[in-house]
Amino acid sequence: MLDVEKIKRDIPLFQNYPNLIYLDSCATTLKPRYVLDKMDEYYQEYGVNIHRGVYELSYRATEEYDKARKKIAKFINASFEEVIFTRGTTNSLNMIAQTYGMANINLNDEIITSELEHHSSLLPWMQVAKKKGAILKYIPLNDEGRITVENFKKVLTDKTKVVAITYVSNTMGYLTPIREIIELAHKQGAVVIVDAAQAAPHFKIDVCELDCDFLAFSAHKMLGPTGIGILYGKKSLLDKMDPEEYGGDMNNDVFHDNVIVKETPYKFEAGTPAIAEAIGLGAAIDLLEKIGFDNIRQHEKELHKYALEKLSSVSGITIYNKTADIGIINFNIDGVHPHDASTFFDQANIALRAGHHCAQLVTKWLKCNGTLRACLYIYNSKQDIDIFVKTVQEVVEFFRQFSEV
Ligand code: C6P
Repeated sequence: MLDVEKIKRDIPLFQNYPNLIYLDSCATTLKPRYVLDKMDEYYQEYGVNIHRGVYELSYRATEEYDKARKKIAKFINASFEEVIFTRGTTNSLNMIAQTYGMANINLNDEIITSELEHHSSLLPWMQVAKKKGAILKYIPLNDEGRITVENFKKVLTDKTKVVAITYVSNTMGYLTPIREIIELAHKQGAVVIVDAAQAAPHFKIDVCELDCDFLAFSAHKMLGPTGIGILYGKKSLLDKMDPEEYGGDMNNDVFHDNVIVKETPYKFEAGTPAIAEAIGLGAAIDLLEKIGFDNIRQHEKELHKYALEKLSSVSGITIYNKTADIGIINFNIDGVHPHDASTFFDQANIALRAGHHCAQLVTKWLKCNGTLRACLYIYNSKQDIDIFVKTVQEVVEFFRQFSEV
């Protein structure tokens, strides 16, 4: 197990809320002091704009910004030109739909997605399909609610142009068999866009090994700051794509009636970027690599197993994803609205999410109004789980009184 006490000591929010049991890391992770310090260092020591100034401070800012991009490229095994800074996963996925999608999808083309998608992966393609007269197809989920290769084959045809798919479901914690799906999609000439928002915090991603065409994730779900994320794209595709936005720092020459844009990644980054945040993401990656993804996975697995074992002794709850691959427990207290239950958890200093988790097709598939979601990460301990399970039991008992009246 990881040294949770040490990890917590290095997170300032825990100093202010020492009793907090934070089970909402899929929404956003808490930020270590190291990440905050690196961002502060930028503002206090060299906080000027990049790529513009011909003076020492600007060179330093540019160098640190570039260093962050290099680090991220190495982290996912991409090249420097293939890593685009965006505002986050949602922004990355919309950008691909609006640029690649609007340029390449035509009438009656097919776009494959799934009911497990977060709205940020699904809705941009729904809009492209509507505007272009394309057909949105859903991979049927199996009985457990998983995406399988067999079911993917049922919807894949020679008309498939795009597959927009999650790597890890933010509600069910299932891992998609992404490698096989990409291989099959490529045989039909389709491109695959991977939503890796819930993958990047938990395990190493290798875009070359996956052979995905585009992939997106957010810094704030992996110990980094809000307001920044990554869009990875294969250089051969990015080279052919037009920018979504035009403005400063993305062009080489401007004429009265034309503009010559820079090469990727710069042509996709119009305007002053989130410099401190890019540096913060670089620092978060340093930390994750120092802790080690094998250790992170091992820690989460042990906690997850422990939590499921303890919860199995509580009657009056439904867990929808007992076989989840990532430490996400998606559940309900029978007969209790998740929002009512979450107020109770809040009073016990437990932060977890209640509702549809921005993935409404999943809650519809589960045939419920919403669920409670407890997400485990590196700063959670067995002690957290003990308090969480005790509170679950208390919520069950509290609401049982009313159902018995
Ligand atoms: N899921 C959750 O509580 P942004 O907000 O752009 O950083 O990430 C969007 C997003 C895209 N895909 C997946 C799989 C996600 O889980 C998320 C964000 C949060 O589950 C907030 S809704």
